[in-house]
Amino acid sequence: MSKKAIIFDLDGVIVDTAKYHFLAWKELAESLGFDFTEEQNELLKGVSRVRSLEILLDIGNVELSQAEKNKYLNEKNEQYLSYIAEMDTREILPGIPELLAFLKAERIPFALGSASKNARLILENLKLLEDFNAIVDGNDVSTAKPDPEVFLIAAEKLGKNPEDCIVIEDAFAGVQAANSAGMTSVAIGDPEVLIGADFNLKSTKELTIDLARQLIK
Ligand code: B16
Ligand code: MG
Repeated sequence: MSKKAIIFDLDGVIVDTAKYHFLAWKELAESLGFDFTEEQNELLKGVSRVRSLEILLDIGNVELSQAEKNKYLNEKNEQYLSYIAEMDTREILPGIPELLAFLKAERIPFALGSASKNARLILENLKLLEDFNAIVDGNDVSTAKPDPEVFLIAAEKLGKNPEDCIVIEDAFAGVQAANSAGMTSVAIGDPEVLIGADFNLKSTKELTIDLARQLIK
């Protein structure tokens, strides 16, 4: 068993759920009388559901009671769940199946560290639920990224020291969380947004076996 371990973010690393979150938030914004753009959706990546609603309401300059917020949070999630119910293995991002197969063959443990409360359901739809050695999601943490809690719990569940963990993330808050946890951070996306990462990759296609070998050395 390798000394090192990998912790994967879910949305934007294993699968592109951002488009479904976007559609569901956009429908909510429109029902509240304002527009919500794809550019603004970038602000919600890696952010918890509750915080996402706060950001959305700020954009629309809308104030709501707690009861109304709860109602809209439920409605948004129901809408999002209806989209992800259709999801299957074809939506796993490029390079990920090969990387996971390599990690399994080499007995390098890997965990999920996601802000999503729907993570298990998504992994099940992608037929990946059984592959992960540990799963830590939005139901297991009390503080959201950029707090390192989600990744520290994942390291503990894997029985690894934080410095032996490599985090793969697509959100700035996630890169910050990995760095605060004392882990190696690999960012997927725009390097001008994902500043401070140890490695910057443009897409999951660049998560090659060669890179994995280098990371776990
Ligand atoms: P849910 P990650 C995050 O997942 C998403 O990036 C973020 O956009 C979303 O608001 C959050 O999960 C909560 O998701 O509403 O399903 O609980 O990137 O940390 O895997
Ligand atoms: Mg993400």
